[in-house]
Amino acid sequence: MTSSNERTNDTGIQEGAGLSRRDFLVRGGSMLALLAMIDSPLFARMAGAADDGEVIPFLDRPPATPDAAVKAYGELNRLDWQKLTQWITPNDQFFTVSHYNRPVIRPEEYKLELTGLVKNPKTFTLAELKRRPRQEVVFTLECAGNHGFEWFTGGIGTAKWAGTPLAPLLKEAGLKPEGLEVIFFGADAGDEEVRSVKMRQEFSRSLSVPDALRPEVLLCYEMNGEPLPQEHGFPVRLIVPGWYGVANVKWLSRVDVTDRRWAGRFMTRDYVTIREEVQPDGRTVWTQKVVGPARVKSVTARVVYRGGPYQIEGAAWGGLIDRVEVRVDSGPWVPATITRGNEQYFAWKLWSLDWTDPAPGEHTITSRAVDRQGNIQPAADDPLLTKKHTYWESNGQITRRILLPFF
Ligand SMILES: Nc1nc2c(c(=O)[nH]1)N[C@H]1C(S)=C(S)[C@@H](COP(=O)(O)O)O[C@H]1N2
Ligand SMILES: [Mo]
Repeated sequence: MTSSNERTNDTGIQEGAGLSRRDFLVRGGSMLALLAMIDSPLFARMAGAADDGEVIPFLDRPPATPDAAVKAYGELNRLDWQKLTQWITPNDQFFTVSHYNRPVIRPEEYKLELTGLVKNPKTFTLAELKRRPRQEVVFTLECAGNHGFEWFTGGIGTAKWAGTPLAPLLKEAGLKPEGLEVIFFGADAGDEEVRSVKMRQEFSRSLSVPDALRPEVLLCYEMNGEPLPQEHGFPVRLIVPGWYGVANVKWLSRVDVTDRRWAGRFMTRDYVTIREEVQPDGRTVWTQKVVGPARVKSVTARVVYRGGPYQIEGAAWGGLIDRVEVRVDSGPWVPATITRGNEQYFAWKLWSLDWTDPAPGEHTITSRAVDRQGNIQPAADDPLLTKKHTYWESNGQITRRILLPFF
């Protein structure tokens, strides 16, 4: 996403099938009017039929993506939370974010260079990478900008990624002891200007040597059992399980070991979280930190009616999740049940909670995830968020609004 900290100038007008709050206030003034509306074909269209029940639509549907954002990042293909029924996101529904061009690379021409502070610099073909040991990981990849804007709420998906682990390849090449960072370059590039120097620069991100050597980091060539789709980095991308999307460099062309810190755009200008932080002695300091590992987060995805109680369903991710709690209106936090993915460290957990005999009318639903270290997903008014001045890492609690019908 872009480099400034502006927020959307939200008009409050809802897009798509959902009706806005104002529609309800205007049209739902009397019980009769509301009943008439619920009976209408419009309401039938709003209440999307689920595979196994009826989804009650939220009032807070995200607005359409501004054209400028589609132009800047490509067809973003967002996750529609109300359709979240599968633990794995199909490839054709997986969101994409690309900051430069989307290179088309012929597999037989593909080369991955390993350069810099290694005893034996090397070039790998795709076939050579595929002959190496294969490893899989189910990992939820979320753009660090997700929920940073009203219109950007579906920049997340979960896939089974397969490839070969990076660490053995680095070790075989003979990492030199002075190596401090590993820089990953994509084949996509753009024109950048820094301190009036104009240059052509590939997409790039770096990891510290210890982070790059973590056993789960993959040179990935497969997504959900298919060759990596072109827009997701064909033929090879980096997969860094547990990190925000930006670390997962697509169209990977070069891996360079260096003794200096890399200061490219996506390390030092974009994907930098700026906060005012209160120190233990009470002083406030401004911090600028590179976006890295994912933070604890959850979302209420949908409310389903299957006869009997309503079910509130959602997902939680960002570290090892201990539990998810849900609050309706200003009631108590009630623990939800994890229904899927609990055994997987890097994948989201799906959760569900029965909502028995709620009153018809409007309600709010808020969820919060807690990780095994006791980190709680922060409330929207937590200083961690209110004193955060760039939109990345927006992991605050999300409140959904819903109107339950009178039947
Ligand atoms: N080469 C390259 N890799 C990239 C990017 C990019 O623009 N170029 N975007 C990053 C960002 S910001 C995100 S959120 C993820 C998105 O991955 P996806 O498009 O496969 O969902 O890719 C990351 N890897
Ligand atoms: Mo991103």
